[in-house]
Amino acid sequence: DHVKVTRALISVSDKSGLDELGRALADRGVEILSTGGSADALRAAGVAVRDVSDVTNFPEMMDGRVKTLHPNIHGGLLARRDEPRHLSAMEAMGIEPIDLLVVNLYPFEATIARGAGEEEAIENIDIGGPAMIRAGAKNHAFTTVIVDPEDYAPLLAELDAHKGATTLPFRQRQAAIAYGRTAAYDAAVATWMARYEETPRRVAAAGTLAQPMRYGENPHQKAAFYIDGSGRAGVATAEQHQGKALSYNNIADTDAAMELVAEFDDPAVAIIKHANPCGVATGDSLAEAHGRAFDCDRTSAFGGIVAVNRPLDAATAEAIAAIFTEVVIAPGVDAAAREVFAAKKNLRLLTTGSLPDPKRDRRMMRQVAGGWLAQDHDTGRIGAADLKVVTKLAPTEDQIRDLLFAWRVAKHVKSNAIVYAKDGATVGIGAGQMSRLDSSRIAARKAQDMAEALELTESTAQGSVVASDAFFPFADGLLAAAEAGARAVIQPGGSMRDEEVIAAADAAGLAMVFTGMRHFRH
Ligand code: 93A
Repeated sequence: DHVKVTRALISVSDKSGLDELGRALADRGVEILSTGGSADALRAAGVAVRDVSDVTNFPEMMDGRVKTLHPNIHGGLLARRDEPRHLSAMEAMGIEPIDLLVVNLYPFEATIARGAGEEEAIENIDIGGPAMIRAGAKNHAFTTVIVDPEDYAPLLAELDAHKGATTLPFRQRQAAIAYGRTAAYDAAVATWMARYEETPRRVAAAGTLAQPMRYGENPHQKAAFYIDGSGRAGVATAEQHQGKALSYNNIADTDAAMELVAEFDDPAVAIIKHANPCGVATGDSLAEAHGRAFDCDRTSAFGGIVAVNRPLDAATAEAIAAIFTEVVIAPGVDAAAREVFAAKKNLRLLTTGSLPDPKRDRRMMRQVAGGWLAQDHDTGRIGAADLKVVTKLAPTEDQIRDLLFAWRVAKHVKSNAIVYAKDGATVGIGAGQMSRLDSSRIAARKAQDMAEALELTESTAQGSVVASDAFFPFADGLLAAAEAGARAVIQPGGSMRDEEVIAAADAAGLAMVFTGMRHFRH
């Protein structure tokens, strides 16, 4: 299963490591074929190359759209060396075998990530590269395919270990990497093109390995992190300034944190534990917002993940660093804040450059055994004008502001979600319970616990508002909220028992509004 490498085709957009590779192959007596820019770079490095146009007897044309798409190239990549008919076809047509293919593709993902226009994005869809990669990888019984500069050194080691040949296991492994790359590449193109599609009917999913991990959700599970090439601001594209690599759970929670704070225009802070917020607040400054988010549930905030929607300043950094925090993610960080965090070696600090746009549509995917579920991202948003007052009592303007705040937080809390809020800060969050009544009670309990910890005379939920991510099927959950001290309620409405629930709200002296929209999150 050893195949000696005598002829290589090199066609790369990312030219890092190209000179060394070219020289190393030339030193080992390999003949090198190459496309325009790659050939120029290799020659400049003193490596002798043959132009692909010399092999195809066609010039590279149409702005490079057609350079390697030719039987002399694809025949050389696809021919079986143990099949007489393939060998005689090569002989008859003057096709020379290509044993090694080194290709990396036009940078489509990077092009759309920096927000390039339509035309530039289209020009960066590589056609000839993936065609060659797929051809060579199909024929991995004979052809070695390399798609990543990181594999140049292992390739040379392989050649040196086997007298200038590659082994089948090496080629198999590289073929798997090759198809993984073309799949991810086409998925990125498909996702970009899918913006023309109104429904998630055609979704392609594949990613590029960004980070292999020591373990997944639990230590006995292997895991890895992939990026989808969309360039969305967030944990996948963030820059990490300090601390060890993020774990599987860290990444999931950091994502939830960033997506949540991006919902708010005012300075906002979210503290996340196990994918749910244990405190969210807005404020005149980030530092103030952080203090108020922390005061929602100081116990749970320990070891949390903090996201903010403004560049971090020293005062906010001090406030965050005073509490054991695993990860901080922000659109930016100033020098003074960097210095504060530098003293906390274990804290991971990430910056995203900008905030993700909560209104920008995208497809969300979730795996089930044997398949995938795809849906639009929940971009649903409610404004004051969308609210329908259903009780005798109407909410005050301040209450409306808090109702909309609580509603926006509830969208990011696992169902059944109940969120108590006051003055732009959560004061009690009940998440992920199988009964809405239990979520209501837990959120109230949290508010009561905080009041006791702060030695207040009454629950922090006293005089609050409450949001429910879906309708109250019975009056009991609503009454539990009233008992806890909520004075106004926001919920979708639409229950068979709406009448009963509204009557209970009226009897309890609550103001209640319906959104007509639900925010389940499972
Ligand atoms: O425009 S293409 O899709 N048409 C082709 O026939 C073709 N062949 C190779 N792009 C093509 N390539 C790509 O050109 C390779 O995948 C590589 O990314 C790039 C290298 O071009 P150059 O050597 O001129 O820098």
